[in-house]
Amino acid sequence: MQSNHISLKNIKINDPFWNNVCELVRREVIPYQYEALHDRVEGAEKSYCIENFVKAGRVVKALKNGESVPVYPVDKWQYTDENCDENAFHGWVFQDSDAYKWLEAVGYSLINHPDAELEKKAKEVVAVICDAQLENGYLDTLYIINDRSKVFTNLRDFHELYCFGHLAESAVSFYNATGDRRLLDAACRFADLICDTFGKDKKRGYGGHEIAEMALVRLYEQTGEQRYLDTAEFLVNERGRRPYYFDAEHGVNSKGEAYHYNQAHRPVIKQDEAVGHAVRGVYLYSGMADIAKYKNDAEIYTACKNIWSNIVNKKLYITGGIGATVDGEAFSFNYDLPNDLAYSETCASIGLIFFARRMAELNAVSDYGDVAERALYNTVLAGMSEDGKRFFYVNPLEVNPEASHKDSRKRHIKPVRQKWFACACCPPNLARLISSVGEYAFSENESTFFVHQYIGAAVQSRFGRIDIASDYTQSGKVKITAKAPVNLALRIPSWCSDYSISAPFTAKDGYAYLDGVTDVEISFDCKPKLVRCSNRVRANIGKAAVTKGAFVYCAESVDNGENLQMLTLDKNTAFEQDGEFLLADGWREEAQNALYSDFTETPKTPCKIKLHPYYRWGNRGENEMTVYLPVN
Ligand code: FUB
Ligand code: ZN
Repeated sequence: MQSNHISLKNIKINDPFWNNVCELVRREVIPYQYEALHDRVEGAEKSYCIENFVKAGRVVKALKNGESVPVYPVDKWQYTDENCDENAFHGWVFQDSDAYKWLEAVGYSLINHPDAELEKKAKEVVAVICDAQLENGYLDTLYIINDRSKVFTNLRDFHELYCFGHLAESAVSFYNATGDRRLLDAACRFADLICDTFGKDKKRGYGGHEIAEMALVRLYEQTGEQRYLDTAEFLVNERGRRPYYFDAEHGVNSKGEAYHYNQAHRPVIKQDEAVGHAVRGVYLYSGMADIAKYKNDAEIYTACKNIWSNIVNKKLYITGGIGATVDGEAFSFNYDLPNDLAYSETCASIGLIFFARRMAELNAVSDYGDVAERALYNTVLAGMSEDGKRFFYVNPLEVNPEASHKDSRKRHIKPVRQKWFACACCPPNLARLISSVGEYAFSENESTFFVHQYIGAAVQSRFGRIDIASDYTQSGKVKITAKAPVNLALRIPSWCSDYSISAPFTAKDGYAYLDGVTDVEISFDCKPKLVRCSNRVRANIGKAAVTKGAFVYCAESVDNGENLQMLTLDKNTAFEQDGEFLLADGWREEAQNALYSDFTETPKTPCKIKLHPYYRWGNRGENEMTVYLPVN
């Protein structure tokens, strides 16, 4: 059954768990990132983001005045003090997107919590951005500063359509929050240029990093402008068609071999496996789901379902992480889910949540909400520190700090969160997702109100006000109260085999459907349990992970001593809750100093294994961590 998510304006989050997370983003993450974008965080990697917009603004002004403007090369992914002129563009080619993601998060945050000071700062950033737009609507500081004559000549690598996508998403959020049209008008002017440039009888290109597809749909939803939707459909369908656009663009004849990375190896309707760069992938699949919805395209919808099934059955970490390999920040082959080499980028799990929401709105099947929940409560939340000032880009399931420092194959695995990144895609992405988390929880259609995530909130639905009082993350209890009788569809989480709902219901596709109710009490039994992974995944043979409700747990050496690999879980363990920790029964093996010896059972002593929610790991200094433990 199709449904539409509910606008953030109609959702007031009130939840013992999410209030704290959203406040952390509002009070710490957003202000901190504002400083980072302005290069004012001591000891952090430089962003250059706002500096680039200021430089581009000067170029635009000079061009308007008929002054001559220097040209610099556009020939690499990252521009540093060492490799380019000080007046040229600096940072990664997609640096602009960080400001857009920050503004998008600010828009949501202002909807949730008006803040005149923050709005003022954001409006100043908007003014700097708008000043950097060329008269024809083009807006990408790399090309504006370095070489206007080269725009749209390297769609494969240089992210202009990607930056446009983030501009459009931020513009919609910022307009809805403030009523200030400047950024929305700028996004529409750039969108118009893109619609004029790309299409069947025009340039038959598409972006190497997807997002413009879903962003154009977003602009269409906001403005009703049909050609935004049509151009999104073009970008989706043109991808991977022959002759390969990227071949022509780069004067090669690759036969598409290299384009798995960009999901451009074959037309999207012929794709059934998630391949290539994981963030790009899930952004494309989200755009495909949008087209399936608005263009009623059955072939694209089938491709979405096949790709979804491949991800969740063969390429998904228990933490909701995707993109197992650092090699191309990419999906690996089926069942290749190493713990200690995992990439599992924060952005990739965020994109997976985008995809899941769209699929759940196309058809309410609980799988989508289940996976979104795993990603949200584990990988995404792990992406930021408890003080909101440090971030993970990569989210491994096993860490040995010594290996991170000494083994170059594991250099991407950071044992503690970082202040900022030269390539800082994840922190502002996390801020925009968390600030809009309510939009991922509920949806509605003419007959039914859907609860996909049990986040406490007061929701102004088409059926009147609905209150969700949720203690889901602690006791698993939720109470829903509606002002007038309403039909409800409630996701039954796949981790829960024992639940009660206080009113009669029928179950379908993992949702409980209730007719005409005003008060419902739901109780999900969320006792901790051991979970095993398919034995097709080589890394987890003989091991188990511990979960409790939505949360995955892990062991850290700060609680359990070094050499976590010497711990074994008792398969019959009872669990004891100890504050935020779980205590499980197990054993610790005696360390064997001889590298080789005749086989005998290794002596081991019983111990309590202390487990911490995965999303909270790494907040107490460098330390070993593992999600999976041997089980006996
Ligand atoms: O290319 C833009 C962003 O940078 C990607 O989404 C991330 O994976 C990082 O590579
Ligand atoms: Zn990222």
